Amino acid sequence: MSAQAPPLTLVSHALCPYVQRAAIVLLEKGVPFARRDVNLAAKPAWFLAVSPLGKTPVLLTDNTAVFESAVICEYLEETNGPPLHPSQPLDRARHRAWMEFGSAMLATVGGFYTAPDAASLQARRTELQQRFTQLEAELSADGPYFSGTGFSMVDAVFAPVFRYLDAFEVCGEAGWLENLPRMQRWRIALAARPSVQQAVAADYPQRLLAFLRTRGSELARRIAPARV
Ligand SMILES: N[C@@H](CCC(=O)N[C@@H](CS)C(=O)NCC(=O)O)C(=O)O
Repeated sequence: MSAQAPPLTLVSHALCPYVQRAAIVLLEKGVPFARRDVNLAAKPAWFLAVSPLGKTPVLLTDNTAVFESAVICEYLEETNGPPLHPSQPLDRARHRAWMEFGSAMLATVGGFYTAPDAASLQARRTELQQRFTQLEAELSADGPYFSGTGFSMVDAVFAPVFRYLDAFEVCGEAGWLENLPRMQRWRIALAARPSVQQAVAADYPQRLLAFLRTRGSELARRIAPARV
């Protein structure tokens, strides 16, 4: 590694929502890092050597490969300011619990865009909307973020979730946050956050749409060909 190279490398995939949360935390903390994209459809040997589960993200430090996005984020929290977790243990536990909730939501998001037929698409949509309603009840009244005016690590987890909504709306699946004003405000604030914007490449929306279109799913069949 040259003298100018950043000490940290985030092993990434262009569309991975778990990579995004690690990138957002790095950017929020102003930690210099390089990105190295990997083709998850043909995982190279160097990647399998640093990623025991064969998944992105992995954070390469001088001498260790840290895998699992939540673990990467916690490591960054312990080693770099400013803090993105609350100072009180119980508040911190609550934030971590809702981060886990965000990971579970990503599984449902995947179930939505791979749903094989209209009935299962609708079932996953109903499930996601229930989750959004649960979140609405948890959000701070002050906003715009999860806990109020300050950006927290839990916010980094939900920014990629909202990005999927942008793509689903282009596919004709709209109206996700109707009657959920805190969620709407949260989504807008996250989309405007520089760290969130910089966590993906400029062509992310087109790439995500192209990815969704090749799932062979009910959603894929609904995407107008002209949009990709
Ligand atoms: N629990 C993991 C999930 C990471 C994950 O599922 N990454 C996906 C890409 S978004 C992946 O690498 N999939 C490749 C595979 O499972 O073979 C984390 O939080 O880091």
